[in-house]
Amino acid sequence: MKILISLQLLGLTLLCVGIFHCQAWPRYTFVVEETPYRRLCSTKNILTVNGQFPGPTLYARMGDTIIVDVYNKGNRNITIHWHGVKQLRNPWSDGPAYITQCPIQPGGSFTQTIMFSSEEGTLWWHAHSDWDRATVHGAIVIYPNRGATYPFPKPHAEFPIILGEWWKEDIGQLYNETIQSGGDPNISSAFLINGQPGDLYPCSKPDTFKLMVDYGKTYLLRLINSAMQEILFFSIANHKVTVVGSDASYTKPFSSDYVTISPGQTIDLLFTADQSPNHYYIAAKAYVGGAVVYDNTTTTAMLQYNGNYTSTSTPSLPNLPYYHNDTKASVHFTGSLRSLADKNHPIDVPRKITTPLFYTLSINTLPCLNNSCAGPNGTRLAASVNNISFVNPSIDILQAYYYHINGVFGTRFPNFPPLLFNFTAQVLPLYLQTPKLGTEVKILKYNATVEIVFQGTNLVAGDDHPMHIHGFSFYVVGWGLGNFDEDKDPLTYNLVDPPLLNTIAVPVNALQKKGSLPTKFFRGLPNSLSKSVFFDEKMLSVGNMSWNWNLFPTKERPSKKVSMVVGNVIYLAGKLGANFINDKNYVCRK
Ligand SMILES: *[C@@H]1O[C@H](CO)[C@@H](O)[C@H](O)[C@H]1NC(C)=O
Ligand SMILES: *[C@@H]1O[C@H](CO)[C@@H](O)[C@H](O)[C@H]1NC(C)=O
Ligand SMILES: *[C@@H]1O[C@H](CO)[C@@H](O)[C@H](O)[C@H]1NC(C)=O
Ligand SMILES: *[C@@H]1O[C@H](CO)[C@@H](O)[C@H](O)[C@H]1NC(C)=O
Ligand SMILES: *[C@@H]1O[C@H](CO)[C@@H](O)[C@H](O)[C@H]1NC(C)=O
Ligand SMILES: *[C@@H]1O[C@H](CO)[C@@H](O)[C@H](O)[C@H]1NC(C)=O
Ligand SMILES: *[C@@H]1O[C@H](CO)[C@@H](O)[C@H](O)[C@H]1NC(C)=O
Ligand SMILES: *[C@@H]1O[C@H](CO)[C@@H](O)[C@H](O)[C@H]1NC(C)=O
Ligand SMILES: *[C@@H]1O[C@H](CO)[C@@H](O)[C@H](O)[C@H]1NC(C)=O
Ligand SMILES: *[C@@H]1O[C@H](CO)[C@@H](O)[C@H](O)[C@H]1NC(C)=O
Ligand SMILES: *[C@@H]1O[C@H](CO)[C@@H](O)[C@H](O)[C@H]1NC(C)=O
Ligand SMILES: *[C@@H]1O[C@H](CO)[C@@H](O)[C@H](O)[C@H]1NC(C)=O
Ligand SMILES: [Cu+2]
Repeated sequence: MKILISLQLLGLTLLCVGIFHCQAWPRYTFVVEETPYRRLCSTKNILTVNGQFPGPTLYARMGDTIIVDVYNKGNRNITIHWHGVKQLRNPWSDGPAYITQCPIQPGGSFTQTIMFSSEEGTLWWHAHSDWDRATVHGAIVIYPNRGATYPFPKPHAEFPIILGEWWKEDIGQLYNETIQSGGDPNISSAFLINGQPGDLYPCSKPDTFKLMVDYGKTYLLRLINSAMQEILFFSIANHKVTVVGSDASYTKPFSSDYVTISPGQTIDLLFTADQSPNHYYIAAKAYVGGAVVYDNTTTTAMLQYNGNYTSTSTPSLPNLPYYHNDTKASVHFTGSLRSLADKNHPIDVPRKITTPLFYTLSINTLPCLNNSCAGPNGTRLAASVNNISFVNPSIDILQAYYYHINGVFGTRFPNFPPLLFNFTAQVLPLYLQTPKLGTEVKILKYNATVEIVFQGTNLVAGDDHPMHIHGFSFYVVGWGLGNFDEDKDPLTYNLVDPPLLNTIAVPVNALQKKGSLPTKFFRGLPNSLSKSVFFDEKMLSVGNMSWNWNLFPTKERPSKKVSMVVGNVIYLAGKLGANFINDKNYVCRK
C-alpha cells in the first residue's frame, strides 16, 4: 500500500479521559477557503478544504478517534459532516447545519471529534450546508485494526475514486437561484473522476485522471459518489470488478461489469490488471429513472498499464448500461449486495421489531404568490416524508433537545402516512400534492429495533430517492417495485445476509411504462440499536436541510428537475453523554 497514514497527519493530540486513559489521537486541520479552479475552459472560485479539490483524505483504523479543526476562511456559513460514521455518544460533531449545530460562520472555527466504532472500509466527509458539498468533500479510509486483515487478498495498491459533479456557474448562486425560483436547479455541466472531467469534455484531456497499474496485480478502488443529484453507473473497459464492500461494511464478493452507486454511497471494489497491456477508459454516467432532462455527459479516467508496449490510439470505452433510465440494471446491481456474514464478520439482523415505521417519499408543490414560481403551474417544488415538509428550526434541533428549549420542534412525526391512497397510481388528485409544513421529530426509545418501509409515491412525478440515515447503518432486507404489501412482502425479506448500508436509493417505478410492475417500495431494517448502550433515547427528525438530493421531475416541464429545496432526510441523533460537547467552539449558541 502506497499511502502512509502518517503523511496525512498534521499533528497529534493527547487526550486524557480520566487519569489512566491517555491516547494520542490523529489531528487534522481543515481550512475552508475559496480557491480558483479551472475546468471546462473557464476558471471560477470554489470552496475547498486546504485548497484541494477533492479535499484531503482522512485515514483511520477501525475504532480510532480523530480530531479535525475546521477553520472557515471562506465567505459563507458552512458545516462539515462525516458521512456514515456512527459517532456513538458524539452527535455534536456530526455536522448537519440546523440539525446538530449552527453553521460555522466566516472567520469562525469548530473542533470536531470523529469517533469510529464498527465502520471499516470507505466513507467520506462533506459540507452539510446549502450546496457546498459540491466542492467541499473528500474520502475517509478506515483500515482494519492492527493485527487484523482485509477479508480478501491484500491488494497491490489502492486508490480513492471520487465521482463528482461540476457546474460552470457558482454553486452559491445556483443554490440561491433555485431557492428563489422554486423550480429546478440547472443541470450540471460535467461529471468528474477525482476532480477531472476527462477526455470527452472540452479543455480537459491533458488533466484526465490516470490510474497506473502493473500487469497481473490486483487493486482496490474506494469508489465514492459525491455527485449532488445523480445515481451513477461506473465501469472499467475490458475489466470486471469484484465488489467487496459498501458504506464501510464488507460484502460477499461479487463480480460485475458495472457498478451502480447512489449519491452518498461508497463501494469498495477489486480489479486485476489482467488484460493486454494498454490503456483503457474508466467511465461514469448518470442513471436517471424519472422523465427529466439530466446531465447526459460521460466522465472518464484512464487505466494505464506500466511497461513497454504500443497502445492503441483510441482506448476502448466500457459498456455502461445503454439507457440512462435502465432501472433494471440499477436495481439489479444494488439488489446483489449481500453482507459478508462470516465468522469474523458476523451480522445480527434483529428479528423482533419494536418500532415499525412506514414512510412515504413524495415530491410536492407549495402555492406561490401570483403563481410566479418556476415549479409546475407556477408553484414552488417541495418534498416530504409522510406528507411533512421540513421547516428549518430557529435553533438547531440537537441543542434545543439537550437544553430542553421548548417550541423549536414538535415530537409528532407520524409513524405512518396520514392518508392511504394508491401511491403508485399514474394519476393522483391534485389536492394530495400540497404537504404540511413542520419541524417534527420522531423520538425513539433507547434500544428500539426499528423497521422502516420507504414507499415512493407518484405525487407530482416519480423518481429515485436516495435515502441516508445519519449516524446509523441499516440492514436492507428487501426492495421492490410497486406498492408495499404488508402481507406478502415481509415473507421475502433477506434476514440471512442483508447488506449493512447507510445510503439506499428507493427506486422509481420506471418499469411501469412497460406495463409490468406498478411502483416502488423499499424496506430498510435499521441496525439494531442495542450496541449504543450509553444512549437512553434516540431522536429522529425528517428534514429538508440535512440530506437533499432527490430528483424532482415535473409533468408540465419535463425538461426540469429540482432537488435542493426539497430533499428529505431521516436523521437520528443520540442523546449524548456530556463528554464531547465542544461548548467553547460552538458557534452561535443561543
Ligand atoms: C450565517 O449563520 C448565522 C448564524 O446562524 C446567521 O445569523 C446568518 O444569517 C447566516 N448567514 C447566511 C448568509 O446565511
Ligand atoms: C445568496 O444569498 C445569500 C442570502 O441572501 C447572500 O448572502 C449571498 O451573497 C448570495 N450568494 C450569492 C453567490 O449570490
Ligand atoms: C441557469 O440557467 C439559466 C438558463 O440557461 C441561466 O439564465 C442562469 O444564469 C443559470 N444559472 C446560473 C446560476 O448560472
Ligand atoms: C444530451 O442532452 C442534450 C440536451 O441537453 C441533447 O442535445 C443531446 O443530444 C443529448 N446527448 C445524448 C448523447 O443523449
Ligand atoms: C520497448 O520495446 C521496443 C520494441 O520491442 C524496443 O525497441 C525498445 O528498446 C523498448 N524500450 C524500452 C525502454 O525498453
Ligand atoms: C428509456 O429511454 C429510452 C431512450 O431514451 C426510451 O426509448 C425508453 O422508452 C425509456 N424507457 C423507459 C422505461 O422510460
Ligand atoms: C401579484 O399580483 C398583483 C395583482 O396583479 C400585483 O399587484 C402584485 O404586485 C403581484 N405580486 C408579486 C409579488 O408579483
Ligand atoms: C397543473 O394544472 C393543470 C390544470 O389545473 C392540472 O391538470 C395539472 O395536473 C397541474 N399539474 C401539476 C403538477 O400540478
Ligand atoms: C428548506 O430549506 C430552504 C433553505 O434553507 C428554506 O429556504 C426553505 O424554506 C425550506 N423549506 C421548507 C419547506 O422549510
Ligand atoms: C394503483 O395504480 C396502478 C397504476 O395505475 C394500478 O396498476 C393498480 O391497479 C392500482 N392499485 C389499486 C389497488 O388500485
Ligand atoms: C398533506 O396534508 C395536506 C394538509 O393537510 C393535505 O391537504 C394533503 O392532501 C395531504 N397529502 C397527503 C398525500 O397526505
Ligand atoms: C436491548 O434489547 C435487547 C433485546 O432486543 C435486550 O436483550 C437488552 O437487554 C436490551 N438492552 C437494554 C440496555 O435495555
Ligand atoms: Cu450522514
